[in-house]
Amino acid sequence: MASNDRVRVRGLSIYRPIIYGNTSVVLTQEEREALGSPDHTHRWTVAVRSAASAPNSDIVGGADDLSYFIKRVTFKLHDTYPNPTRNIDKPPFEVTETGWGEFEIQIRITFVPESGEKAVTIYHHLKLHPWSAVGSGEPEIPPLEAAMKMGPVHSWQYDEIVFNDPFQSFLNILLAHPPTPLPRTKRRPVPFHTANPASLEASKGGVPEFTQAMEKEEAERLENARKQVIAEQDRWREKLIEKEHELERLRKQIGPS
Ligand code: SLL
Repeated sequence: MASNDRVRVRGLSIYRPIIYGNTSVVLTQEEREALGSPDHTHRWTVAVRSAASAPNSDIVGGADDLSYFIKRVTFKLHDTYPNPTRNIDKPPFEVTETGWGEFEIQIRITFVPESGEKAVTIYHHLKLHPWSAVGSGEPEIPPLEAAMKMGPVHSWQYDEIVFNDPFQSFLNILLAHPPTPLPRTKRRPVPFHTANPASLEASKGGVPEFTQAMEKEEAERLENARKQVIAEQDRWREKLIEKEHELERLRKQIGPS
């Protein structure tokens, strides 16, 4: 190891895109009978993967092997599962299970020792039931028959793991493994997210894929929301001034108290 390997490269930030989340399918009657847990209705996979998908792959993300910077992913399942803490020490960093209920999964990502980085913990709400139109009353759970026809449920979150002032040796490792870039534009359905309810339709019809366009669109949605908030503030400020004037007029009408 060169003597400067444990030197931090100050002022430099480097990131790696990841996705985390789950895919879930309804079990057929035969699958349920074969299981020995007749109350289990779904098979699901929770995973941490590269954001880019491999060409023609039927999984979300996962084009790149992330083990050059991730040493272990620990998935902490609901206590109703045997050995709920699942350590995954090699790719794919995922757990496949069957079950009947949704719950919060704690995901702890431990980095390779060369990184000198602390582990990070993220949370994912396991999603089994199909997304329904958001904002139109109570979200409803369709009957299993209907859900089965709707196909697999995908619930994935894009994120970027940022390393600030990385050690030179770790930086070398990262630079030797550039992430596969996301496709610029949509080739497949988009991953649905509640932050963008309008994407529900665009998420239907196959295995979704993250794109660069999604980031641009999110930036635009944020910018539009910012403009809307400013316009609302201006409107309410004017209203307040108007009411203060009215109050003053009325006070004058009453005369000195
Ligand atoms: C619920 N709060 O009530 C959640 C808990 C737990 C789901 C969901 C495993 C079952 C097993 C399973 O599906 N647990 O292996 O017995 O909806």
